[in-house]
Amino acid sequence: MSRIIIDRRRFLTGAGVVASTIPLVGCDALDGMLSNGATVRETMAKANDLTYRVQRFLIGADSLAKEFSESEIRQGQRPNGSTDPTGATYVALRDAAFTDYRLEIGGLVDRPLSLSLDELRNMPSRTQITRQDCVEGWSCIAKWTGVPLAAVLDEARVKPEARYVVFRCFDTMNLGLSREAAYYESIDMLDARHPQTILAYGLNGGPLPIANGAPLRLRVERQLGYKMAKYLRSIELASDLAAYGQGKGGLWEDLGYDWYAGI
Ligand SMILES: Nc1nc2c(c(=O)[nH]1)N[C@H]1C(S)=C(S)[C@@H](COP(=O)(O)O)O[C@H]1N2
Ligand SMILES: [Mo]
Repeated sequence: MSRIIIDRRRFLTGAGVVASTIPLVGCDALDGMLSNGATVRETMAKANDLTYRVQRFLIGADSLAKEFSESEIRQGQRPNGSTDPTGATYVALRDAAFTDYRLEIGGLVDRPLSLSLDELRNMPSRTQITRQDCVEGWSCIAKWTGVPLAAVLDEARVKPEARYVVFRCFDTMNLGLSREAAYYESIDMLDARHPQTILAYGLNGGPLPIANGAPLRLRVERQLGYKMAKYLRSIELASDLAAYGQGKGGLWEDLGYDWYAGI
């Protein structure tokens, strides 16, 4: 598997694909990026689409992200982005220790679900030690425990026309000029059904802390940190992404980031 990954990287470098430099653009550079106008973003979008297709072709649907041993966990998971949502709904759930929490699963499914944390914890579980890479240039190894997203999707009976899983979060981001937008993300069905894609409720052997997305957050281990939506409110199965946010598949994507953040 590692040989294929090296080949893939060599291929991407050799082809001079613009997208291979994009992860170096940090969250801090966002304002600069937005003022660069549409051309940069269109080039990025095209390069991103190429990277997505090349990676799907070369690494296949089920190749696993590297997993680590306990001894490689050197510190707690470094919290980033939202660390303590202040919305009234979230605060009420948090103050009741998430006993009233329900994850809603809807959209293109035959059986919409509303699952409590206990119900999620009673489903099959998976624990994995993986490394999270943030576009800001740091990485962190941690142990995540949760229910495979595939198991939840099977319970909900996904309709064949569904192509994406959209994750809505409790927290919002301030976009300036008093504009607020809810954090959201999306992945395709291949990543959704990947064995390491889990809805995590545990971190490093304990419950998931609030700073890291309690009560439930996504892990999608073959992509960058911003894909791993924290503070999950609901999951929707959709055939396209136009109806969500600005239509680019995620809050950061709406601001210019790649939709497919493969690493
Ligand atoms: N809901 C929500 N999810 C989010 C974010 C956020 O601000 N809100 N930040 C993202 C980013 S940029 C990263 S690197 C990771 C950080 O996860 P951590 O706090 O557990 O390290 O969560 C991602 N998911
Ligand atoms: Mo990030």
